[in-house]
Amino acid sequence: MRFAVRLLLVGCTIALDGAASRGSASAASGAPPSRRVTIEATEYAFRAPATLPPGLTAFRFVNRGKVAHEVQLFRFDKRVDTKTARSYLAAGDAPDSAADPSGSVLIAFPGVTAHEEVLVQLERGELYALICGFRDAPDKPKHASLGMTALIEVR
Ligand SMILES: [Cu+2]
Repeated sequence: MRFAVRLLLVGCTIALDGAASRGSASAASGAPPSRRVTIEATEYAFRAPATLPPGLTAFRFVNRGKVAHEVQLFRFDKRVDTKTARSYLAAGDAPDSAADPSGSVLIAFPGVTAHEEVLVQLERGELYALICGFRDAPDKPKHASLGMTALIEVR
C-alpha cells in the first residue's frame, strides 16, 4: 500500500515538473498573442477581416449558423498573387501546389465557439485562405462551392 502511494506521489512530481517547464518555455518564447481575431461562420459565408497587420495572432472560430462548419486556414505560396488567390477561392478550392504543405482546421457545430484557437505569426505580404469543406449531406455540395471561402491579406 505504501509503495502504491509513493508511486502516486512520484507521478505527481513529474506532472508538476512538466507543467512548470512548459510554463517557463512559453514565457521565454515571448509575449502572448498581440491580437485575437474571430472568424464567424454562417450559411454559407465567413465573416473575418479582409486585411490584418503583421504580428502574432490567435484565430478563434464561432459558428453562428444552423449547420456544422469548419474553417481550414492555410497560407498561399508566395508566388500566388491576390488575384489568383481570389480566383482559386471563388472556384471553391486551391491546388496543393498553390499553398503551404501545412495548415490548420477549427470545427464548430451550430451555436458553438471552438474552444481551440489557431496561433499564427502573420508576416507582411502573406495571403491566408479560409475554406469550409463540409457538406450538409453526402450528395450536397461543399460549403466552399456555395461561397464559404475568404481571403485574409497581411499588410
Ligand atoms: Cu460550412
